[in-house]
Amino acid sequence: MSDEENIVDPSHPRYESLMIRKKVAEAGVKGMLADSAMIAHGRGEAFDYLLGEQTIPSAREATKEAAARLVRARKPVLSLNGNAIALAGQEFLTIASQLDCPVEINIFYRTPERMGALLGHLKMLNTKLGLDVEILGGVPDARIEGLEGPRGACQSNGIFEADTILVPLEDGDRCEALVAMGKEVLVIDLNPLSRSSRGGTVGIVDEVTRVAKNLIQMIPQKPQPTDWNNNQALQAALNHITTSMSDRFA
Ligand code: PTJ
Repeated sequence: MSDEENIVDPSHPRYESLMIRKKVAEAGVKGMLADSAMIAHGRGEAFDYLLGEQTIPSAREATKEAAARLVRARKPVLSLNGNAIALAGQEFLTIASQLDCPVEINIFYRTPERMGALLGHLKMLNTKLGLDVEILGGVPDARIEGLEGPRGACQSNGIFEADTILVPLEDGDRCEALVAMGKEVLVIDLNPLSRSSRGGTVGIVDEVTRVAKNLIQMIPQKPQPTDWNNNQALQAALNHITTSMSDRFA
């Protein structure tokens, strides 16, 4: 049992948040994460705190819209970075199996050591879950157009040819580049103001593990895509933050 499990009592009001933080810390020790992964996570935590650490109604609608577009897609792919795999690798493999699509490890800070650790972790989870999800990213043979350096590397039978991509915690440049390639980009990001949230086709302002669990429930229901207004949904998330903040001092 780790220090956190010993020290943090399950009755602690922020127990779940602390246990999610623990998952990130453990993945860091295993060499799966970028050096800045904790900083990115902390930024997410701050927004989640403001959202009340819950799935707000506009985020549930956005998740349903993403589920609908993934179900409709001709060639969907789940693009996974270090934080997403650390926090919800198991859930994303389950979603890929529901959709019968691959996952692709696509990381911003690409090193052979990290790729090896992330591939090994997903393969272990695939076996543990009794799944046979195709795990791409290890042998890139194509590039995301307009992105220089290792962060543009991708696989032709994955991200490059996909029509619809789910991107948790994506960076703004890559999100824009994928949209410019004509893809539907479904973003998971707790920051409603980020370039990814604003630039994607559908921005889900919610914590990645909650979104993954909600998608697992929604995908079998085969929801229908709508005429999605992304700006309106992001505005609803911002309104939720400002209203709930002012209510606290009322
Ligand atoms: O694994 P790599 O190399 O691809 O690197 C991944 C990180 C996350 C380090 C890299 O993409 C990065 O630096 O990200 P940013 O630019 O800091 O953006 C991270 C975004 O994700 C921020 O807008 C956070 O609010 C958001 N975020 C952080 N944790 C979560 C989250 N959104 C949803 N769920 C979270 N748990």
